[in-house]
Amino acid sequence: MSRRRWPAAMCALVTAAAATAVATPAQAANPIITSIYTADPAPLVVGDTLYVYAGRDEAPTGAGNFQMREWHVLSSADAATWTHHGAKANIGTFGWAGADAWASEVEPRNGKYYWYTSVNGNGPGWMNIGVAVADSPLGPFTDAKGGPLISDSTPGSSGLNIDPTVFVDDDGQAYLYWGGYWGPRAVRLAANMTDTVGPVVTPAGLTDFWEAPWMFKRGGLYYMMYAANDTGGCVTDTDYACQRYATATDPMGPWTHRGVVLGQVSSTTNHAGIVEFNGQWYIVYHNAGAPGGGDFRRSVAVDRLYFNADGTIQPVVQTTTGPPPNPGGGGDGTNLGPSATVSTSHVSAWEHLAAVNNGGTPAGSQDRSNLAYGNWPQQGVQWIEYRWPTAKSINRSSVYWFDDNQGIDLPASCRLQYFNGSQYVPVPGQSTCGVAGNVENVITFSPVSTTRLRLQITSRSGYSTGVLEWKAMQS
Ligand code: FUB
Repeated sequence: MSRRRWPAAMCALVTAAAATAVATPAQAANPIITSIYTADPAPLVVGDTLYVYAGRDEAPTGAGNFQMREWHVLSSADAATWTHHGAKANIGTFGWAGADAWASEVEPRNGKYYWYTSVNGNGPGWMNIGVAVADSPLGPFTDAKGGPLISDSTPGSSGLNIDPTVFVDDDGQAYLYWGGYWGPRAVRLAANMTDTVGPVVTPAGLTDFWEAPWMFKRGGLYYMMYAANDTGGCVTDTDYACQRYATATDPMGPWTHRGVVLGQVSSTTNHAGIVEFNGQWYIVYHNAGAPGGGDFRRSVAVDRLYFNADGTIQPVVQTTTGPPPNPGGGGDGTNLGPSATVSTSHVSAWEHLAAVNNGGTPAGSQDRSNLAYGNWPQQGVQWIEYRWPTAKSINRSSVYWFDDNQGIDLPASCRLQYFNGSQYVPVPGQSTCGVAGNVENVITFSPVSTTRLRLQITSRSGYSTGVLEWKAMQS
Protein backbone atom coordinates (compact mmCIF):
# COMPACT_ATOMS: atom_id res chain seq x y z
CA MET A 1 0.00 0.00 0.00
CA SER A 2 1.12 3.50 -0.66
CA ARG A 3 1.86 5.54 2.47
CA ARG A 4 0.22 8.27 0.44
CA ARG A 5 -3.15 6.60 0.59
CA TRP A 6 -3.86 7.09 4.28
CA PRO A 7 -6.78 9.52 4.40
CA ALA A 8 -6.22 12.91 6.03
CA ALA A 9 -9.89 13.29 6.76
CA MET A 10 -12.92 11.05 6.70
CA CYS A 11 -15.43 11.46 3.97
CA ALA A 12 -18.91 12.86 4.36
CA LEU A 13 -21.66 10.73 5.82
CA VAL A 14 -23.71 9.06 3.16
CA THR A 15 -27.11 7.85 4.21
CA ALA A 16 -28.85 7.53 0.87
CA ALA A 17 -29.96 4.09 -0.21
CA ALA A 18 -27.91 2.40 -2.91
CA ALA A 19 -28.51 4.13 -6.20
CA THR A 20 -30.64 2.44 -8.79
CA ALA A 21 -28.86 2.53 -12.12
CA VAL A 22 -29.77 1.49 -15.60
CA ALA A 23 -27.46 -1.25 -16.87
CA THR A 24 -25.22 0.19 -19.55
CA PRO A 25 -22.81 -1.65 -21.83
CA ALA A 26 -19.13 -1.03 -21.20
CA GLN A 27 -16.22 -1.70 -23.51
CA ALA A 28 -14.19 -4.77 -24.44
CA ALA A 29 -10.72 -3.53 -23.45
CA ASN A 30 -8.72 -2.66 -20.35
CA PRO A 31 -9.81 -0.88 -18.25
CA ILE A 32 -13.21 -2.55 -18.56
CA ILE A 33 -15.08 0.62 -17.55
CA THR A 34 -14.08 4.27 -17.99
CA SER A 35 -17.38 6.09 -17.26
CA ILE A 36 -16.41 6.10 -13.58
CA TYR A 37 -13.24 5.14 -11.71
CA THR A 38 -13.40 1.72 -10.03
CA ALA A 39 -11.12 -0.16 -7.63
CA ASP A 40 -10.63 -3.28 -5.52
CA PRO A 41 -12.43 -5.68 -7.88
CA ALA A 42 -13.86 -8.99 -6.64
CA PRO A 43 -15.01 -11.46 -9.33
CA LEU A 44 -17.84 -13.97 -8.86
CA VAL A 45 -19.29 -16.52 -11.29
CA VAL A 46 -23.00 -17.26 -10.98
CA GLY A 47 -24.36 -19.60 -13.62
CA ASP A 48 -23.12 -18.37 -16.97
CA THR A 49 -22.41 -14.81 -15.79
CA LEU A 50 -19.16 -13.32 -14.52
CA TYR A 51 -19.79 -10.53 -12.02
CA VAL A 52 -17.25 -7.99 -10.76
CA TYR A 53 -17.94 -6.09 -7.54
CA ALA A 54 -15.83 -2.95 -7.16
CA GLY A 55 -15.58 0.22 -5.14
CA ARG A 56 -15.92 3.59 -6.82
CA ASP A 57 -13.08 6.13 -6.69
CA GLU A 58 -14.54 9.64 -6.57
CA ALA A 59 -11.41 11.61 -5.67
CA PRO A 60 -10.95 14.72 -7.86
CA THR A 61 -7.77 15.18 -9.90
CA GLY A 62 -4.85 15.92 -7.64
CA ALA A 63 -6.51 14.64 -4.45
CA GLY A 64 -4.18 12.83 -2.07
CA ASN A 65 -6.67 10.50 -0.41
CA PHE A 66 -9.36 8.04 -1.28
CA GLN A 67 -12.90 9.27 -1.66
CA MET A 68 -15.05 6.17 -1.80
CA ARG A 69 -18.73 5.92 -0.88
CA GLU A 70 -20.23 3.29 -3.22
CA TRP A 71 -19.77 -0.28 -4.36
CA HIS A 72 -20.69 -1.01 -7.99
CA VAL A 73 -21.41 -4.17 -9.99
CA LEU A 74 -20.42 -5.10 -13.55
CA SER A 75 -21.26 -8.30 -15.39
CA SER A 76 -20.19 -10.15 -18.50
CA ALA A 77 -21.25 -13.25 -20.43
CA ASP A 78 -17.84 -13.64 -22.08
CA ALA A 79 -15.22 -11.89 -19.85
CA ALA A 80 -14.66 -9.34 -22.62
CA THR A 81 -17.78 -7.19 -22.95
CA TRP A 82 -19.13 -5.67 -19.76
CA THR A 83 -22.39 -4.25 -18.50
CA HIS A 84 -22.30 -1.68 -15.70
CA HIS A 85 -25.21 -2.13 -13.29
CA GLY A 86 -24.42 0.93 -11.16
CA ALA A 87 -24.06 1.16 -7.37
CA LYS A 88 -25.69 -1.77 -5.56
CA ALA A 89 -24.50 -0.81 -2.07
CA ASN A 90 -23.06 2.26 -0.44
CA ILE A 91 -22.05 3.55 2.97
CA GLY A 92 -25.72 4.18 3.74
CA THR A 93 -26.34 0.42 3.43
CA PHE A 94 -24.69 0.18 6.87
CA GLY A 95 -26.47 2.45 9.35
CA TRP A 96 -23.48 2.29 11.68
CA ALA A 97 -20.93 3.43 9.06
CA GLY A 98 -19.86 6.84 7.90
CA ALA A 99 -17.13 6.76 5.24
CA ASP A 100 -14.57 4.79 3.25
CA ALA A 101 -16.28 2.17 1.06
CA TRP A 102 -13.06 0.20 0.58
CA ALA A 103 -12.43 -3.30 -0.72
CA SER A 104 -15.21 -5.88 -0.72
CA GLU A 105 -16.09 -9.38 -1.90
CA VAL A 106 -19.34 -11.25 -2.52
CA GLU A 107 -19.72 -14.90 -1.54
CA PRO A 108 -22.84 -16.97 -2.37
CA ARG A 109 -24.36 -19.47 0.01
CA ASN A 110 -27.72 -21.22 0.25
CA GLY A 111 -29.24 -19.09 -2.49
CA LYS A 112 -28.13 -15.83 -0.87
CA TYR A 113 -25.30 -13.48 -1.72
CA TYR A 114 -23.20 -12.07 1.13
CA TRP A 115 -21.31 -8.86 0.40
CA TYR A 116 -18.39 -8.41 2.81
CA THR A 117 -17.12 -4.83 2.84
CA SER A 118 -14.40 -2.68 4.37
CA VAL A 119 -16.07 0.41 5.82
CA ASN A 120 -15.38 3.11 8.38
CA GLY A 121 -17.70 2.94 11.39
CA ASN A 122 -19.03 5.93 13.29
CA GLY A 123 -17.94 4.53 16.64
CA PRO A 124 -14.47 4.19 18.14
CA GLY A 125 -11.70 2.80 15.95
CA TRP A 126 -11.36 3.04 12.21
CA MET A 127 -12.08 0.38 9.59
CA ASN A 128 -14.50 -2.51 10.05
CA ILE A 129 -15.75 -5.48 8.07
CA GLY A 130 -19.50 -5.24 7.39
CA VAL A 131 -21.73 -7.75 5.64
CA ALA A 132 -24.80 -7.13 3.51
CA VAL A 133 -27.06 -9.79 2.00
CA ALA A 134 -29.33 -10.20 -1.02
CA ASP A 135 -31.31 -12.89 -2.81
CA SER A 136 -29.69 -12.09 -6.15
CA PRO A 137 -26.18 -11.11 -7.30
CA LEU A 138 -27.53 -7.67 -8.20
CA GLY A 139 -29.32 -7.09 -4.92
CA PRO A 140 -31.06 -5.31 -3.38
CA PHE A 141 -28.50 -5.67 -0.59
CA THR A 142 -29.32 -4.86 3.03
CA ASP A 143 -27.19 -4.91 6.17
CA ALA A 144 -27.15 -8.56 7.31
CA LYS A 145 -25.92 -7.92 10.85
CA GLY A 146 -26.75 -4.40 11.99
CA GLY A 147 -23.17 -3.81 13.11
CA PRO A 148 -19.61 -4.74 12.19
CA LEU A 149 -18.65 -8.40 11.76
CA ILE A 150 -15.05 -7.42 12.58
CA SER A 151 -13.89 -4.19 14.22
CA ASP A 152 -10.94 -2.80 16.16
CA SER A 153 -12.56 -4.24 19.28
CA THR A 154 -12.62 -7.80 17.89
CA PRO A 155 -10.06 -9.73 19.98
CA GLY A 156 -6.95 -10.43 17.93
CA SER A 157 -8.06 -8.35 14.95
CA SER A 158 -5.70 -6.72 12.44
CA GLY A 159 -4.03 -3.33 12.78
CA LEU A 160 -6.23 -2.35 9.84
CA ASN A 161 -9.46 -4.31 9.48
CA ILE A 162 -9.96 -4.13 5.73
CA ASP A 163 -10.07 -6.27 2.58
CA PRO A 164 -12.22 -9.30 3.44
CA THR A 165 -12.02 -12.48 1.36
CA VAL A 166 -14.52 -15.22 2.17
CA PHE A 167 -14.30 -18.80 1.01
CA VAL A 168 -16.83 -21.64 1.53
CA ASP A 169 -15.20 -25.05 1.31
CA ASP A 170 -16.80 -28.19 -0.14
CA ASP A 171 -17.74 -29.35 3.37
CA GLY A 172 -19.69 -26.15 3.96
CA GLN A 173 -17.20 -24.55 6.37
CA ALA A 174 -16.70 -20.87 5.58
CA TYR A 175 -13.50 -18.91 6.22
CA LEU A 176 -12.87 -15.17 6.45
CA TYR A 177 -9.41 -13.78 5.81
CA TRP A 178 -8.70 -10.06 5.93
CA GLY A 179 -6.23 -7.46 7.10
CA GLY A 180 -3.92 -4.66 6.16
CA TYR A 181 -0.80 -2.96 7.43
CA TRP A 182 1.14 -6.27 7.44
CA GLY A 183 -1.52 -7.89 9.66
CA PRO A 184 -3.28 -10.85 7.97
CA ARG A 185 -6.00 -12.49 10.03
CA ALA A 186 -8.28 -15.52 9.64
CA VAL A 187 -11.38 -16.81 11.38
CA ARG A 188 -14.05 -19.41 10.70
CA LEU A 189 -17.57 -18.21 9.89
CA ALA A 190 -20.80 -19.78 11.12
CA ALA A 191 -23.20 -21.31 8.58
CA ASN A 192 -25.27 -18.11 8.77
CA MET A 193 -22.24 -16.30 7.25
CA THR A 194 -22.71 -13.37 9.65
CA ASP A 195 -21.08 -14.67 12.86
CA THR A 196 -17.53 -15.74 13.54
CA VAL A 197 -16.71 -19.09 15.17
CA GLY A 198 -13.63 -19.63 17.31
CA PRO A 199 -10.63 -17.38 17.71
CA VAL A 200 -9.13 -14.93 15.25
CA VAL A 201 -5.72 -16.25 14.23
CA THR A 202 -2.71 -14.91 12.37
CA PRO A 203 -2.15 -17.26 9.42
CA ALA A 204 1.42 -18.50 9.01
CA GLY A 205 3.41 -18.37 5.79
CA LEU A 206 1.92 -15.35 3.98
CA THR A 207 5.39 -13.96 3.31
CA ASP A 208 5.52 -10.14 3.05
CA PHE A 209 1.72 -9.83 3.37
CA TRP A 210 0.64 -6.20 3.18
CA GLU A 211 -3.15 -6.27 2.44
CA ALA A 212 -5.81 -7.44 -0.06
CA PRO A 213 -6.03 -11.25 0.42
CA TRP A 214 -7.96 -13.33 -2.13
CA MET A 215 -8.66 -17.01 -1.43
CA PHE A 216 -9.71 -19.76 -3.82
CA LYS A 217 -9.32 -23.50 -4.35
CA ARG A 218 -8.14 -25.43 -7.39
CA GLY A 219 -7.55 -29.14 -7.73
CA GLY A 220 -7.84 -29.70 -3.96
CA LEU A 221 -5.18 -27.05 -3.20
CA TYR A 222 -5.98 -23.78 -1.41
CA TYR A 223 -4.54 -20.57 -2.87
CA MET A 224 -4.09 -17.20 -1.16
CA MET A 225 -3.12 -14.22 -3.30
CA TYR A 226 -2.32 -10.98 -1.49
CA ALA A 227 -0.69 -7.60 -1.94
CA ALA A 228 2.92 -7.20 -0.78
CA ASN A 229 5.21 -4.19 -1.07
CA ASP A 230 8.64 -5.57 -0.33
CA THR A 231 11.66 -4.82 -2.47
CA GLY A 232 12.75 -8.46 -2.53
CA GLY A 233 11.29 -9.26 -5.93
CA CYS A 234 7.98 -7.47 -5.58
CA VAL A 235 8.46 -3.72 -6.23
CA THR A 236 11.32 -1.28 -6.48
CA ASP A 237 9.39 1.51 -4.70
CA THR A 238 7.53 0.51 -1.53
CA ASP A 239 4.80 3.04 -2.28
CA TYR A 240 3.69 0.45 -4.86
CA ALA A 241 2.64 -3.19 -4.43
CA CYS A 242 2.58 -6.50 -6.25
CA GLN A 243 0.41 -9.59 -5.78
CA ARG A 244 2.19 -12.55 -4.22
CA TYR A 245 0.57 -15.92 -3.60
CA ALA A 246 0.85 -18.91 -1.29
CA THR A 247 -0.72 -22.37 -1.24
CA ALA A 248 -1.87 -24.69 1.54
CA THR A 249 -3.45 -28.09 1.99
CA ASP A 250 -5.62 -26.80 4.85
CA PRO A 251 -7.82 -23.71 4.51
CA MET A 252 -6.38 -22.27 7.75
CA GLY A 253 -2.81 -22.88 6.58
CA PRO A 254 0.07 -22.99 7.19
CA TRP A 255 0.74 -21.38 3.82
CA THR A 256 3.75 -21.87 1.60
CA HIS A 257 4.81 -18.80 -0.34
CA ARG A 258 5.02 -19.47 -4.11
CA GLY A 259 6.00 -16.17 -5.75
CA VAL A 260 4.58 -13.16 -7.56
CA VAL A 261 1.36 -13.47 -9.61
CA LEU A 262 0.92 -9.85 -10.68
CA GLY A 263 3.76 -7.35 -10.73
CA GLN A 264 3.56 -3.67 -9.96
CA VAL A 265 0.63 -1.88 -11.62
CA SER A 266 0.34 1.79 -12.55
CA SER A 267 -1.49 2.73 -9.32
CA THR A 268 0.27 2.55 -5.96
CA THR A 269 -2.26 0.09 -4.56
CA ASN A 270 -2.62 -3.37 -6.06
CA HIS A 271 -5.80 -5.33 -5.37
CA ALA A 272 -6.94 -8.38 -7.35
CA GLY A 273 -9.19 -11.43 -7.51
CA ILE A 274 -8.89 -14.72 -9.41
CA VAL A 275 -11.77 -16.71 -10.89
CA GLU A 276 -12.49 -19.58 -13.26
CA PHE A 277 -15.11 -18.77 -15.90
CA ASN A 278 -16.21 -20.88 -18.88
CA GLY A 279 -13.23 -23.18 -18.40
CA GLN A 280 -10.57 -20.45 -18.32
CA TRP A 281 -8.92 -18.58 -15.47
CA TYR A 282 -8.87 -14.81 -15.09
CA ILE A 283 -7.31 -12.21 -12.84
CA VAL A 284 -9.29 -9.03 -12.19
CA TYR A 285 -7.25 -6.12 -10.79
CA HIS A 286 -7.03 -2.35 -10.83
CA ASN A 287 -4.58 0.20 -12.17
CA ALA A 288 -4.40 3.90 -13.03
CA GLY A 289 -4.89 3.22 -16.73
CA ALA A 290 -8.07 5.16 -17.55
CA PRO A 291 -7.83 8.71 -18.94
CA GLY A 292 -7.29 11.05 -15.97
CA GLY A 293 -6.51 8.06 -13.77
CA GLY A 294 -4.24 8.02 -10.75
CA ASP A 295 -3.59 6.47 -7.37
CA PHE A 296 -7.01 7.54 -6.10
CA ARG A 297 -8.72 7.40 -9.51
CA ARG A 298 -8.24 3.73 -10.33
CA SER A 299 -9.84 1.46 -12.91
CA VAL A 300 -10.60 -2.25 -13.12
CA ALA A 301 -8.87 -4.46 -15.69
CA VAL A 302 -9.14 -8.17 -16.59
CA ASP A 303 -6.51 -10.51 -18.04
CA ARG A 304 -6.03 -14.24 -18.50
CA LEU A 305 -4.29 -16.26 -15.78
CA TYR A 306 -2.41 -19.47 -16.52
CA PHE A 307 -1.43 -22.34 -14.25
CA ASN A 308 1.55 -24.58 -14.80
CA ALA A 309 1.08 -28.35 -14.70
CA ASP A 310 2.42 -28.41 -11.12
CA GLY A 311 -0.24 -25.95 -9.93
CA THR A 312 2.03 -22.91 -9.75
CA ILE A 313 0.81 -19.70 -11.40
CA GLN A 314 2.51 -18.00 -14.30
CA PRO A 315 3.23 -14.25 -13.88
CA VAL A 316 0.36 -12.24 -15.38
CA VAL A 317 0.90 -10.32 -18.60
CA GLN A 318 -0.95 -7.00 -18.18
CA THR A 319 -2.69 -5.92 -21.41
CA THR A 320 -4.69 -2.95 -22.63
CA THR A 321 -6.76 -5.18 -24.91
CA GLY A 322 -8.17 -7.47 -22.24
CA PRO A 323 -8.94 -11.14 -22.92
CA PRO A 324 -10.67 -12.36 -26.09
CA PRO A 325 -14.39 -13.16 -25.80
CA ASN A 326 -15.06 -16.47 -24.04
CA PRO A 327 -18.77 -17.20 -24.37
CA GLY A 328 -18.21 -20.79 -23.23
CA GLY A 329 -19.38 -23.85 -25.04
CA GLY A 330 -17.60 -24.13 -28.32
CA GLY A 331 -19.79 -26.98 -29.43
CA ASP A 332 -22.49 -26.87 -32.08
CA GLY A 333 -25.06 -25.76 -29.52
CA THR A 334 -27.11 -28.96 -29.71
CA ASN A 335 -28.52 -30.08 -26.39
CA LEU A 336 -28.28 -33.89 -26.38
CA GLY A 337 -30.42 -34.20 -23.24
CA PRO A 338 -33.80 -34.63 -24.97
CA SER A 339 -32.45 -37.49 -27.13
CA ALA A 340 -31.17 -39.41 -24.08
CA THR A 341 -32.83 -42.00 -21.87
CA VAL A 342 -32.77 -40.64 -18.35
CA SER A 343 -32.48 -42.65 -15.13
CA THR A 344 -31.86 -41.82 -11.48
CA SER A 345 -30.91 -43.21 -8.10
CA HIS A 346 -34.34 -42.08 -6.81
CA VAL A 347 -37.32 -39.99 -7.84
CA SER A 348 -40.17 -39.05 -5.50
CA ALA A 349 -43.47 -40.67 -6.51
CA TRP A 350 -45.15 -37.30 -7.13
CA GLU A 351 -42.24 -35.74 -9.05
CA HIS A 352 -41.18 -36.32 -12.66
CA LEU A 353 -37.81 -37.60 -13.86
CA ALA A 354 -38.85 -36.50 -17.38
CA ALA A 355 -38.53 -32.91 -16.20
CA VAL A 356 -34.75 -32.96 -16.51
CA ASN A 357 -34.70 -33.40 -20.32
CA ASN A 358 -38.08 -32.05 -21.48
CA GLY A 359 -36.52 -28.86 -22.83
CA GLY A 360 -38.14 -26.55 -20.29
CA THR A 361 -36.79 -23.06 -19.62
CA PRO A 362 -37.34 -22.42 -15.91
CA ALA A 363 -38.19 -18.90 -14.79
CA GLY A 364 -36.74 -19.66 -11.35
CA SER A 365 -35.83 -22.56 -9.08
CA GLN A 366 -39.44 -22.82 -7.83
CA ASP A 367 -40.92 -22.89 -11.35
CA ARG A 368 -42.74 -26.23 -11.81
CA SER A 369 -44.44 -25.24 -15.04
CA ASN A 370 -42.36 -27.79 -17.02
CA LEU A 371 -42.44 -30.35 -14.20
CA ALA A 372 -39.75 -30.95 -11.59
CA TYR A 373 -37.48 -33.81 -10.61
CA GLY A 374 -36.91 -34.31 -6.87
CA ASN A 375 -35.46 -37.16 -4.80
CA TRP A 376 -37.09 -36.53 -1.41
CA PRO A 377 -36.66 -38.11 1.14
CA GLN A 378 -33.20 -39.26 -0.01
CA GLN A 379 -30.20 -37.32 1.29
CA GLY A 380 -26.47 -37.44 0.66
CA VAL A 381 -25.25 -38.50 -2.79
CA GLN A 382 -27.86 -39.03 -5.51
CA TRP A 383 -27.52 -39.03 -9.28
CA ILE A 384 -29.28 -38.59 -12.59
CA GLU A 385 -27.90 -40.16 -15.75
CA TYR A 386 -28.23 -39.85 -19.53
CA ARG A 387 -27.72 -42.80 -21.90
CA TRP A 388 -27.50 -42.70 -25.68
CA PRO A 389 -27.48 -45.72 -28.03
CA THR A 390 -24.31 -44.45 -29.72
CA ALA A 391 -21.37 -42.45 -28.33
CA LYS A 392 -21.75 -38.68 -28.21
CA SER A 393 -18.99 -36.06 -28.02
CA ILE A 394 -19.79 -33.67 -25.16
CA ASN A 395 -17.86 -30.75 -23.68
CA ARG A 396 -20.41 -28.66 -21.83
CA SER A 397 -23.32 -29.21 -19.52
CA SER A 398 -25.67 -27.08 -17.48
CA VAL A 399 -28.06 -27.69 -14.64
CA TYR A 400 -30.97 -25.66 -13.33
CA TRP A 401 -31.63 -26.70 -9.75
CA PHE A 402 -35.09 -27.23 -8.23
CA ASP A 403 -35.75 -25.78 -4.77
CA ASP A 404 -39.27 -26.19 -3.38
CA ASN A 405 -38.50 -24.25 -0.21
CA GLN A 406 -39.47 -27.37 1.73
CA GLY A 407 -37.60 -30.68 1.70
CA ILE A 408 -35.81 -29.98 -1.58
CA ASP A 409 -33.00 -27.44 -1.42
CA LEU A 410 -30.04 -26.36 -3.52
CA PRO A 411 -27.28 -28.99 -3.28
CA ALA A 412 -24.05 -28.68 -1.31
CA SER A 413 -22.00 -29.76 -4.32
CA CYS A 414 -22.16 -31.64 -7.58
CA ARG A 415 -19.89 -33.18 -10.18
CA LEU A 416 -20.14 -34.59 -13.64
CA GLN A 417 -18.98 -38.09 -14.55
CA TYR A 418 -18.91 -40.12 -17.75
CA PHE A 419 -18.75 -43.84 -18.44
CA ASN A 420 -15.34 -44.68 -19.95
CA GLY A 421 -16.32 -48.21 -20.99
CA SER A 422 -15.71 -49.85 -17.64
CA GLN A 423 -16.57 -47.32 -14.92
CA TYR A 424 -17.75 -43.81 -14.16
CA VAL A 425 -14.93 -41.27 -13.89
CA PRO A 426 -14.97 -37.46 -13.58
CA VAL A 427 -15.14 -35.60 -16.88
CA PRO A 428 -11.64 -34.16 -17.46
CA GLY A 429 -10.86 -30.54 -16.66
CA GLN A 430 -14.36 -29.74 -15.46
CA SER A 431 -15.02 -26.21 -14.29
CA THR A 432 -16.79 -25.63 -10.99
CA CYS A 433 -20.13 -27.42 -10.76
CA GLY A 434 -22.29 -24.51 -9.63
CA VAL A 435 -25.03 -24.84 -7.03
CA ALA A 436 -26.69 -21.44 -7.44
CA GLY A 437 -30.46 -21.13 -7.56
CA ASN A 438 -32.47 -19.29 -10.22
CA VAL A 439 -29.74 -19.64 -12.87
CA GLU A 440 -28.43 -22.13 -15.43
CA ASN A 441 -25.17 -23.42 -13.86
CA VAL A 442 -22.76 -24.09 -16.73
CA ILE A 443 -19.99 -26.71 -16.48
CA THR A 444 -17.31 -26.88 -19.17
CA PHE A 445 -14.79 -29.67 -19.67
CA SER A 446 -12.48 -31.27 -22.19
CA PRO A 447 -14.54 -33.20 -24.76
CA VAL A 448 -15.47 -36.78 -23.91
CA SER A 449 -16.91 -39.41 -26.23
CA THR A 450 -19.36 -41.52 -24.26
CA THR A 451 -22.73 -43.25 -24.22
CA ARG A 452 -23.43 -42.25 -20.59
CA LEU A 453 -23.18 -39.00 -18.63
CA ARG A 454 -23.95 -38.81 -14.93
CA LEU A 455 -24.64 -35.82 -12.69
CA GLN A 456 -23.71 -36.72 -9.12
CA ILE A 457 -25.48 -34.51 -6.59
CA THR A 458 -24.61 -34.16 -2.89
CA SER A 459 -27.38 -32.71 -0.75
CA ARG A 460 -27.07 -30.23 2.05
CA SER A 461 -27.53 -31.80 5.45
CA GLY A 462 -31.22 -32.39 6.18
CA TYR A 463 -32.40 -31.83 2.61
CA SER A 464 -33.01 -33.66 -0.65
CA THR A 465 -32.19 -32.28 -4.08
CA GLY A 466 -33.95 -31.67 -7.38
CA VAL A 467 -33.43 -30.56 -10.96
CA LEU A 468 -35.65 -28.62 -13.36
CA GLU A 469 -33.49 -28.98 -16.49
CA TRP A 470 -30.16 -30.65 -17.27
CA LYS A 471 -28.37 -30.05 -20.57
CA ALA A 472 -25.51 -31.96 -22.22
CA MET A 473 -24.07 -30.02 -25.14
CA GLN A 474 -22.49 -31.64 -28.20
CA SER A 475 -18.88 -30.60 -28.83
O1 FUB B 1 -9.43 1.09 -2.05
C1 FUB B 1 -9.07 1.30 -0.71
C2 FUB B 1 -7.98 0.35 -0.29
O2 FUB B 1 -6.88 0.45 -1.17
C3 FUB B 1 -8.33 -1.12 -0.34
O3 FUB B 1 -9.09 -1.55 0.74
C4 FUB B 1 -6.96 -1.71 -0.41
O4 FUB B 1 -6.92 -3.05 -0.75
C5 FUB B 1 -6.32 -0.83 -1.42
O5 FUB B 1 -6.63 -1.21 -2.72
